[in-house]
Amino acid sequence: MGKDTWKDFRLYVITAESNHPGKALVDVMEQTLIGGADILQLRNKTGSREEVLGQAKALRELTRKYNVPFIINDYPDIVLEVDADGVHLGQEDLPIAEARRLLGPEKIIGISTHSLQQALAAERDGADYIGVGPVFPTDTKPGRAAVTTSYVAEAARHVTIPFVAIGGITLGNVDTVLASGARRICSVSAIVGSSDPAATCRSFLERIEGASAGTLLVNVNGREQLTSARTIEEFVKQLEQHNKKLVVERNGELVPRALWAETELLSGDAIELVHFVGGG
Ligand code: 3NM
Repeated sequence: MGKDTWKDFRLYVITAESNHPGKALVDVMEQTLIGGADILQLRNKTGSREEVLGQAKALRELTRKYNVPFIINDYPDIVLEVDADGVHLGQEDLPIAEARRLLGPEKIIGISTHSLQQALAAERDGADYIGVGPVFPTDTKPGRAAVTTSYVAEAARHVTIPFVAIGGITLGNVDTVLASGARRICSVSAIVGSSDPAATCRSFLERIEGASAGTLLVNVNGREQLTSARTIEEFVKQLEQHNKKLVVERNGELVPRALWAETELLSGDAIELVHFVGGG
């Protein structure tokens, strides 16, 4: 795997054995890979280190076969032992700097975040990606308040490293999450607990791809509007406003005309279009 190609992931799947009683962990995870999951995390909060190590070895072998990055929740020592691609940390786990010291510069370090402040701190501390969630309440991480899609929209605007929306995401609500600006989705119980994890993954990927190719939801002069434009310039052209004298602000900042073509639009952006008249 090239150094940065893992960043192109769209569908992140995490193990949750209690969601598939009677089905073997490796079989279920293989189904998700067959369905197109493109990053996989081992998360086992209750098993012994011995058990986690055994599962890590099996999933390392599986993910190699499918050429998909393999992340382990906690256990940087097991990451090294099985040569996983990286570690996923919680806010209360070891600090990013300590994980980096243990794992070296090449391993991927991800961290769960529950607010923009935590996201920006993670970015500053050298995380490679962050989780943004739980977007909706979820039994997979009980007792944590939902951050709602408003944090997803904030992350889409302000976070520069890859972020993955997580928590209570199903095929029934994923479109709202995508419309808020997420382009990477993590779903656990809805996938590993489904009767056909491969088919469920395919459906998630169709929705994610549809959103990437399709429409963004922006707020224009105070009104929500869907657009297929990717830049300010395309957007203004679609409105047939480009020949007019126009001032454009994006999220409260003036965008000079020379930068319209390179200024990308994101879902959740607030655009102000102001016409001006006259001039000398
Ligand atoms: N972390 P499901 S939410 C493991 O917000 C995990 O950090 C979260 O599972 C976070 O898709 C979550 O079944 C559970 O809701 C995700």
